Amino acid sequence: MSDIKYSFGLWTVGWAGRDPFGHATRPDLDPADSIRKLAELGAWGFTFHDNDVIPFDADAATRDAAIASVKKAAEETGLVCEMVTTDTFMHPIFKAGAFTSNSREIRRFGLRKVLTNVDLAAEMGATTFVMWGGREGTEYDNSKDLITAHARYAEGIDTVAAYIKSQGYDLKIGLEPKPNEPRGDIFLPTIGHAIALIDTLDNGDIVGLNPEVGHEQMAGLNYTHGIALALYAGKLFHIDLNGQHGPRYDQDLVFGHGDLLSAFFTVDLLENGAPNGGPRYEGPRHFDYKTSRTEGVAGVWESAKANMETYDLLAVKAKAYREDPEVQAAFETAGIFESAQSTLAEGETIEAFLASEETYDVAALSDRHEGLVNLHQLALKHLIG
Ligand code: ASC
Ligand code: MN
Ligand code: MN
Ligand code: MN
Repeated sequence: MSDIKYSFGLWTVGWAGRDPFGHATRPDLDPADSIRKLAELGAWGFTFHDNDVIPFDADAATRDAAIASVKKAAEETGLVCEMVTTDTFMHPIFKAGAFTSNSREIRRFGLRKVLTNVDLAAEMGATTFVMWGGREGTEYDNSKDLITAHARYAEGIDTVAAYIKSQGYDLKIGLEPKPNEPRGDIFLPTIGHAIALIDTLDNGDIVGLNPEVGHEQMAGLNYTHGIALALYAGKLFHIDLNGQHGPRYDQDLVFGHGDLLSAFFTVDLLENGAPNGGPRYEGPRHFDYKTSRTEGVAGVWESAKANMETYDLLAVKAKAYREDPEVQAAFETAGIFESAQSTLAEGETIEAFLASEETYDVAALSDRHEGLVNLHQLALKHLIG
């Protein structure tokens, strides 16, 4: 294994295979055992929802024992708890939303659950607090006042951010977009939607994104483009890596087991940065996948390993691709380095620009070819060659 910092959600390896059409195909795993096994496989960190570890109805003693068990496994193995998230989707109370429920009481209940979990995240030493609002949405467009619902969502997120600041916690919030499933339409369906809402917050400086590969691809979108926008906006706080075959149900496949070319360019951006530099993602390479329910317990650990192995392989190939002089020459031919020059010169005013006698050879510029197929074939050769 490389020295890349890989982490896993305890719910990923812990998924027993229950889906809307079938019973569990594997036994439930003990979270502490999963931490030990992940450490053995070479992972660096782990993450969890409160209810992956603590039953929803737990009394204080049960809660303390559950947390102690996970802490003990973390201390013994050195695995880092880097992120904690709240389950505001499983229990029937959240069936019509937590922060965006029409019921004020349910919203207050949900807020209390999330804030309690912020304390736990800080206690566990996590630096990211993810919020995936799986039930924040509708099946029917008249079931909520859609503007008010967004206001309540923003209020909820802002309150959590304000609480983090007031407690002095070293925590940032990562919102996780998803277009649908379990709701017909989920609010904040894409990276772009989430960035727009963050812009309206009072405490948006500590609110960013936790984009998941499959969630963007479910919306027919390009994950690598999405994380590039989030990096540009200074909002890529965390990532959920997995695999997906285009717009269909959320597959949560092993990373690279969906759109492999897209995974290659994602790894290239994460590991090598953009060709002209710019903000880099410094956080853990976090997997949010599910072991296919066709697999037994052995398959759980094979698939966990496969995520890291695939990422490692792609990282090596992406490095060779970037260092290939032919690729660099093809970047030059494509104009990728020229794209780093600002369109207006430094200090050039719009008036001076408009007044300049500059002419353009439209015919010649129209006949400019960037050699993009050649460049892409070079990438493909590095990937599968
Ligand atoms: C999360 C997250 C998801 C969902 C899903 C729950 O916290 O990142 O994608 O919950 O894994 O099954
Ligand atoms: Mn998913
Ligand atoms: Mn996720
Ligand atoms: Mn998920």
